[in-house]
Amino acid sequence: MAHLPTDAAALRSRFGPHLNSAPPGGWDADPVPERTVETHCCFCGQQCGIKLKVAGNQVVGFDPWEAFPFNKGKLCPKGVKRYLQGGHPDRLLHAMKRTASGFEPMGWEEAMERTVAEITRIQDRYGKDAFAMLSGVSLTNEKSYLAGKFARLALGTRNLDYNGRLCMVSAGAGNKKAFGVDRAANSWEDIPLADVIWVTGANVAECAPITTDYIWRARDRGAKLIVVDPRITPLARTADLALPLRPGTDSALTNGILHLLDQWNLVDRDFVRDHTNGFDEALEAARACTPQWTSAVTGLPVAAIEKAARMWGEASTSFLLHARGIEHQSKGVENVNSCINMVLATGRIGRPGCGYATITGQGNGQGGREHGHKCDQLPGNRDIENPEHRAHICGVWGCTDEELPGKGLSAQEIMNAIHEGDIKGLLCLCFNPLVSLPDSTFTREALEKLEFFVSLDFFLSETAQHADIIFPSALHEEDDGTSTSAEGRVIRIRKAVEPPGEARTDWEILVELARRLGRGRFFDHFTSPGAIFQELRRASSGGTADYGGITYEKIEKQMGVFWPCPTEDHPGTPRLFEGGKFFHPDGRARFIPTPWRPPMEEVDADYPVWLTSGRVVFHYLSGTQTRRIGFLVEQCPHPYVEIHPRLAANLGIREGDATAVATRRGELVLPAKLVTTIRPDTVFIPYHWPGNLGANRLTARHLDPVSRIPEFKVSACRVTRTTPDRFPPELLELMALGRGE
Ligand SMILES: Nc1nc2c(c(=O)[nH]1)N[C@H]1C(S)=C(S)[C@@H](COP(=O)(O)OP(=O)(O)OC[C@H]3O[C@@H](n4cnc5c(=O)[nH]c(N)nc54)[C@H](O)[C@@H]3O)O[C@H]1N2
Ligand SMILES: Nc1nc2c(c(=O)[nH]1)N[C@H]1C(S)=C(S)[C@@H](COP(=O)(O)OP(=O)(O)OC[C@H]3O[C@@H](n4cnc5c(=O)[nH]c(N)nc54)[C@H](O)[C@@H]3O)O[C@H]1N2
Ligand code: SF4
Ligand SMILES: [Mo]
Repeated sequence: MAHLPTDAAALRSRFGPHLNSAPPGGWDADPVPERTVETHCCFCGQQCGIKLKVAGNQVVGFDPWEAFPFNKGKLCPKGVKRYLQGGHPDRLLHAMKRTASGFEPMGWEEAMERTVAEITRIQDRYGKDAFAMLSGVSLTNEKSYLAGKFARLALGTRNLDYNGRLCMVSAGAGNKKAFGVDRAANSWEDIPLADVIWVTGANVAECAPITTDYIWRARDRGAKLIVVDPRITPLARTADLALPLRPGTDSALTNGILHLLDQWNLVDRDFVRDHTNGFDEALEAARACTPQWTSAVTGLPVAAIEKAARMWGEASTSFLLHARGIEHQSKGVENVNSCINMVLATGRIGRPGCGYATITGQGNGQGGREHGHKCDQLPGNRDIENPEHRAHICGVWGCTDEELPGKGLSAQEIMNAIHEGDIKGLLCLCFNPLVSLPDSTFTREALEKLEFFVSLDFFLSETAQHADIIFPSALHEEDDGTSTSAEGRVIRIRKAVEPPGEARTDWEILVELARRLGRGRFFDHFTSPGAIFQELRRASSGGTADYGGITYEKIEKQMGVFWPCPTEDHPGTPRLFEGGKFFHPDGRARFIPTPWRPPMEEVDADYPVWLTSGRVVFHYLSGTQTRRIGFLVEQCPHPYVEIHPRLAANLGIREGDATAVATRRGELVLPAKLVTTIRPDTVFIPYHWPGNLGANRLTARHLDPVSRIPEFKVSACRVTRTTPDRFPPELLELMALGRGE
């Protein structure tokens, strides 16, 4: 492999020439597939089934996998084009080292030796916890489990956290508080049975496209749809009631609804009495939330709030879905609990057509939050500070309590500690924090302070550009394992091809590092993903996320197994809480009071416009993968700022104008996109791009006090018209690409 440049200017040219738009050999070569492999999409949490067509050691296309029950052959654009990553010229084929003139290939042996020497040096000098690890949930269950064990027993550090910290943690914490378990309460099969569907902070059609089909199946039966979002998303355009609330005011709305349910006697008092605790306290916190108060805070009309409460309250079956819109807030957990309060008050859970779920984000966002690579967690969704939980894991791992570190810092706090100089070394596996953490100027400064940084990725991500050593890892289709979908269904990921060049699977790299760190006795038996899964089953056994009875054979036979599944003769559990039985020791659910409080940053005279951020259908997360696929880039080549025409007119901004968006953290200059589907007091920027194009130049490091999730969805900004000469050069390049130049 040629030198890879380390500086941003040289990397700019990477946007254009390296787009993969056709399989190796081009479309004309039309490689004849020799076989197809039934597996799942590597992108979002829905984990659609897909058949990959393979010729030689290359994935050359796909077929729909119609028999897989979740998506029945349907796929979104990302799933259709994902296979173009495999033969991409940017694939890392060798270990790479940073040199004065860029990244150079290095021998495997040297890469291993230097990495182990640096880890040892840093830990000898500054202590074990001065070496941190960041992990990710595009990883299979097996690799997630291994990441947790690797950090605790090979590195011996407390400081391990994962990218679900930016994604699923508010939902996880809220669900554990209310239900004692963190999983979608229902399989999606209950959605089409519901009479009312309440969707909040979820751009379903773009971010969970296949879920749209389930919602429309309900609508075909006459179900009513309510969508809460400051933007009228594509799904909201088909809703019976769209509630475009002011960003950051979600718990004001849900408290207001709870207040009305009680006033109008639409509370299921029997269910509340028999199956829950804490209703009176939750109602007390919502006491002052009259429709007039709720309207003043949320910016929604009183009539719309009342209509929503009626539609929700009077239904006989219902399904509530939420995603990051309510969770990416400094009160993300409270927002989640206030939604659950609405569900519990009507007693519509644990029965056919009565459901609740957060729509899990990343590919293995569900499984990845169960197996112990969170800073406070052990496998089976156990608590690292609970002596009994620790004893169980020490038993499975064969270590002593002293050998098992305690709770460490969360992802943003690890970055803060790097910035402060308390953490000196980092291993980053499957995470691109430079693009995805808030306040990316701060993140860059932190990464530059590391004494040693090793990264595992299959592409040179923006974060990996700061690494000293990069290990080339394997794509999803280059390894076996399991994953757990948004529904809680454990599925099989099948290997279609071998990793190219010297690339290795993440588990092989971690096991080799562990051995060289002198900790082989805990890892030597991991000779395949299947061997890791066997230990994962034992480790999870008896925990809430119980995989004890799940085997690869059973997953294949049943096309997925829903956990909890404690024994091999247990069929799995698609619907939780049947009979009103929850996972707390007393079997009862908890109402959690969610008194209203504002977001950490509010609009003011200097920064008078709300800023929010999120996604478009064609790209995936920090874009390392989808910004390299021609078709997807062409559909949405560059970032932009969505502005309502009324706000734009006030600011003298027209379609396409260079528009400066400034917050207390920084400024971006992007083209304006005028849309009538956003509140006139709010602007939106999709976040998939790095550097001068990255929404996270603008966002703040404010965290939810419980889940430690950053407040990506609410900032205050100033929007002004500027001149096109202020467009950054990389943006001009992408805009030209968009014009077909
Ligand atoms: N195409 C695509 N699909 C994806 C991904 C991707 O990158 N691209 N990523 C996957 C991952 S990891 C995730 S987490 C999910 C995310 O899926 P979603 O959460 O559905 O997507 P987002 O765009 O982050 O935000 C959802 C909506 O929240 C709204 N919103 C903003 N502020 C507020 C607020 O204050 N209150 C409310 N109620 N809504 C608000 C936004 O307008 C947006 O429409 O998508 C998954 N699927
Ligand atoms: N402003 C703003 N910021 C946000 C969000 C937002 O809505 N607004 N959303 C947040 C959310 S919900 C999320 S989930 C995060 C996501 O943030 P990240 O997790 O940083 O995003 P990814 O693009 O998934 O980065 C994963 C990296 O790991 C690599 N990778 C993928 N699979 C594997 C694998 O199997 N092995 C290895 N070794 N590497 C792999 C990819 O190439 C990529 O470089 O971003 C968050 N940031
Ligand atoms: S909906 Fe999600 S899992 Fe399904 S094809 Fe699209 S990105 Fe992949
Ligand atoms: Mo996410």
